[in-house]
Amino acid sequence: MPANLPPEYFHAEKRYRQAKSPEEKVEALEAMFSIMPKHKGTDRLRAELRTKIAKFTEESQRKLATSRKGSAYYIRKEGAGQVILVGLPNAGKSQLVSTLTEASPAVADYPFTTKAPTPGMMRFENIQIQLVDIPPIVDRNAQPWLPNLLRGADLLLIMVDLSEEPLSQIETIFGELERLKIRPIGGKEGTEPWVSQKKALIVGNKEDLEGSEENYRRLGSQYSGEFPLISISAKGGIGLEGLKEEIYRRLDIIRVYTKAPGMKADLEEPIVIKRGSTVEDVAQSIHKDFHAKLKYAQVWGSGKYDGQKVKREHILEDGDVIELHL
Ligand SMILES: Nc1nc2c(ncn2[C@@H]2O[C@H](COP(=O)(O)OP(=O)(O)OP(=O)(O)O)[C@@H](O)[C@H]2O)c(=O)[nH]1
Ligand SMILES: [Mg+2]
Repeated sequence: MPANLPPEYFHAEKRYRQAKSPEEKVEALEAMFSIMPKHKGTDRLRAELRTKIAKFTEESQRKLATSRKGSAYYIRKEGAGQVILVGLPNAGKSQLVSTLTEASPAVADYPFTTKAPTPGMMRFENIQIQLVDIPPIVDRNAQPWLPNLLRGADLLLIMVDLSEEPLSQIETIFGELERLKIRPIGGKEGTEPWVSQKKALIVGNKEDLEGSEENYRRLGSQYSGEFPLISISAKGGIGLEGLKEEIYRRLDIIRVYTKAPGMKADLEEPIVIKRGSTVEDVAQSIHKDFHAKLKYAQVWGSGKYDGQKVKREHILEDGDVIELHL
């Protein structure tokens, strides 16, 4: 246990030990995680917390999925990351999922069209990213299961209708999220207990409509310092390549490729892994035995030269090719 943990940490830990439901455990663990300082000495502890958070999030989702109420509403993560679309009625969330994925949720010009979450897979270069369309955030019928779903997300797309006043939309959305104890953040995680911090990207939609330019400018003047911002038309297919790239970037993942000695790497089959991962992490993700047996690796890309011999602690970069030597 590293020294200098603030008293709030121990309060949260006590809540964790006393928690009865998986939801309460997740809440306390997230508080512990956000309080814990970030440095080498806490790496292991933070990794343990992350694993526990994932475990209890899944447990609570499973619990909901098997209860009658939530039956359709547990969305299993697939692909390189789960991205959930959050917005007011009619913002165009379903339209975007329908344009970017094979899924076809109902799109209509009246509010509260979407009643249940609908996932779809979006292709980005050589990987697949999961998008999840959900009912509007103000839908009270969604309240029993929505917080859990959002807590499991890797990224939130906050979707604003640019043909309407944008700032009040964001305020309403952020207010609703806050009520669900979810705090959208643009960059680094702060240290605030009680809330689950989620990386978010603000998407202005319907850029094809009148007034959108001015509304996007207003959005920018208020939020561009804090959040990444992008303007699109989901229906008109404008700005979608840029959106995909931004989603990929914000997921904080990288792609690495493995190769066997003397062979070429298969660039169609990346291993997707968190940014900041090491050679050791990749070995472990392939097979738990590899991790123990790994002697060294050779790297093409982030090494000083091609084929450089590196240690297991070597931090990988997007596009690296590695050869593991056991
Ligand atoms: N002009 C224009 N209309 C759009 C665009 N995207 C969506 N729409 C329209 O906006 C309306 C609402 O779209 P939906 O995708 O159903 O909106 P939603 O956010 O899923 O709405 P809820 O399910 O009620 O939350 C539909 O009539 C769409 O055709 C766009 O980029 N431009
Ligand atoms: Mg919808």
